[in-house]
Amino acid sequence: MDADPDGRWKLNSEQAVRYRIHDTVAVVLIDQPPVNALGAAVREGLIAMLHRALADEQAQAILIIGANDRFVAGADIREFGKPRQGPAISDIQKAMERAPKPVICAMDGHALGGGLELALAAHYRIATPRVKLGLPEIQLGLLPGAGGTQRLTRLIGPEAALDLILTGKHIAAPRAAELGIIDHIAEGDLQQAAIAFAKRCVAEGRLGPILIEKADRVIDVDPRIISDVRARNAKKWKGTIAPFKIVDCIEAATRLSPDEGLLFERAAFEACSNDPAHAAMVHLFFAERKAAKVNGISATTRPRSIGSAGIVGAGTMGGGIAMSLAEAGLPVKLLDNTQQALDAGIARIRHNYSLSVDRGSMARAKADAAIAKINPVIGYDHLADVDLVIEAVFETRTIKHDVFRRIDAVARPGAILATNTSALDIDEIASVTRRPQDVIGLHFFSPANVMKLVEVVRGVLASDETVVSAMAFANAIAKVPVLAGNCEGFIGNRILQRYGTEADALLLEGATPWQIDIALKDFGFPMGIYLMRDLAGLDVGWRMRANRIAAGTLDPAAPDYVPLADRLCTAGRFGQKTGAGYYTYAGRTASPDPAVDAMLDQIAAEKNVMRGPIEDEEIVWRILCAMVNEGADIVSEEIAQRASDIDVAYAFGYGFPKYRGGPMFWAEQHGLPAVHDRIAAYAAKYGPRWQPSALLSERAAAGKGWDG
Ligand code: 3H9
Repeated sequence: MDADPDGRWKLNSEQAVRYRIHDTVAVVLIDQPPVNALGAAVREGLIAMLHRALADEQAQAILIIGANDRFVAGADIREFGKPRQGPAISDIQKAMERAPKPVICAMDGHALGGGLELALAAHYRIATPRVKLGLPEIQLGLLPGAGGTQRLTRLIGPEAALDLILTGKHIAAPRAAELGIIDHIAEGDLQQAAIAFAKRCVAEGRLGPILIEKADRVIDVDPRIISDVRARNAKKWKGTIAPFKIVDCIEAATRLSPDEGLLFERAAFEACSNDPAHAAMVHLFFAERKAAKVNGISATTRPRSIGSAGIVGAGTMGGGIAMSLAEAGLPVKLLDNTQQALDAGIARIRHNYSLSVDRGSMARAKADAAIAKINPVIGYDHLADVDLVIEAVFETRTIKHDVFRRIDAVARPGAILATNTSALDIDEIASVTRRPQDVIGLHFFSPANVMKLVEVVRGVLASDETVVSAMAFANAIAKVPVLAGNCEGFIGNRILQRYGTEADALLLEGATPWQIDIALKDFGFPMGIYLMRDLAGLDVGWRMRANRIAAGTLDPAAPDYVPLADRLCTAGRFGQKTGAGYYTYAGRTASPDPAVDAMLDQIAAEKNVMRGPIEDEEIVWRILCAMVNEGADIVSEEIAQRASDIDVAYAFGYGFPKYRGGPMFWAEQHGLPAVHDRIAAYAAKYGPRWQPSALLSERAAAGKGWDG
């Protein structure tokens, strides 16, 4: 067999790793699309070709290089959790380190995880200027388990190793050379440069250092380097054991022999592999990539090229979106009606960048380059030549419609017209233009320059090309796109609305905002729903509910309706900005307020509800089940393409802890039948809002997961 069902992954080790003699150098080429991951076929091929090169009298040096302009993206993540087949990466590394001929790894594209660890067992590493190196295992709930914690610490010292491995960041060639990870940066053809390098090694009789035996960077290490990192981060590292184990391993490199250190790392890696956080994070890795794919659209539909953009509205949202685009290198015209609004918008952008630079999270040069990409303009004519226009004005139907008519009047044919609406009907917006096929929702999340999620909202008339272009565009600006259908709240806010109702019901029954927020925080959310509402401000929702009540679409007399937020607003408590909302505030510090509890007692009395103690476990289950049930409806109504898209939306836009994999994954982990039974029991107790989703009932009865 040559390929997997997708037709891409070669299973034949002779094809996955090829051998050729070039002058006096054995070139071992890893060719396993798409990313040259170190799956069984590659590992087998590498061992075989290394032995061949060692036995080959013509080969005086060995060069390991990747095909398709990339080195190796790490272990094959699809093999995790399955019994290992073929040799381990450590077997290959031993063969490399012990080789009596110089072994050189030549890296282009990415050298990540097990890929970089493989290279750390070579005698020399050379790379192109564009290579990106890193040990990102932490993002999968793991640690580098092929000697990375030991070899890297011995090469660059514990402080730099902690930084690289705990952040999982990718570093560029100059930084890698500065740290000593790369011995030589090759301009021009990598293979030629690597062969020349290998021949020089042979001519000079250099065999090169074996990193695992290096000791100078790991003796006399100040123990505070390790203890400070532990103390500073212990709280932040909730939910996953990987960061703790990484620190343990790096410490082990400073006190154990090479063999003991490698054994220590192996045990720590095994522990991480068995941590539920690992399975959750691997789920999200694949879910994120799946979310970028649009079902039912031919692969021949190509995205339009987007080389420039205009943003209408220089408010907080418009400014945040402009920052995202500018940071991705796109020239942006930021439009507003008055010079005053533009000046305020640009000042806000400058202020945000200054904060990032002061905090050390962005280099001044990068911030300056982004600001230089943003061109403030007045007048819609300025939008005539851009490829994409994103509207980010007030959430008022008439205003948005007016803005779209104006954009339609000036935008060039083929431009994509996007709305950042979180609440309005995309089809209605599209219908005010003469080109509904080019109109799409691009729902960014606040702060838009930080939050990764973008809901791409597809109206009924949007063309396939527009959808594909919007998804590709979101990817290109380093966001995580999730395709959503057009309904109230789309995916994320619709679920938020549903579980918000449940949280309010819990308040009525006897919980307090504080208790619910702490329970959600303990579950892993960065903040609970009431703190979040207070932060966002309660007045906007109040006005929207008042409109809906006036329009007859919301019944304040319904037994489920809890008018706490309305009463807080009536009392002038609009949240953090007024010093009081669900909580009272001293600056940004929230405290529970007995007055709010008294309001709840009053509402409960009016509704004849007896308030009583509620367990934290009940809070978490009710809120999670509300998310899951609504999520299942969203999938069956085809508002989301698949259950895992909901996990991606919640993990990247709503603070759902990544180490729990998202609400739909959480449900699968508990078993869909168990979740279904809980929901059915809630339905019996609390009534129709808990009607189990038909999809959930069907999948639970079939004893299957969401994907069948
Ligand atoms: C590790 O190494 C453990 C070791 O320490 C210890 C072992 C003992 N495996 O992201 P893309 C697939 S842990 C399998 O869209 P890009 C991906 O699913 C690993 N598959 O491309 C997708 O498939 P599809 C540490 C992988 O150009 C396709 O490749 N390494 C792997 O935007 C294209 O991916 C990492 O965590 C893999 N390792 O970005 C690196 N990687 O088309 C993970 C990718 O069917 N990978 N795929 O959806 C990445 O960060 C990015 O893929 C990369 C390319 C930056 C390389």
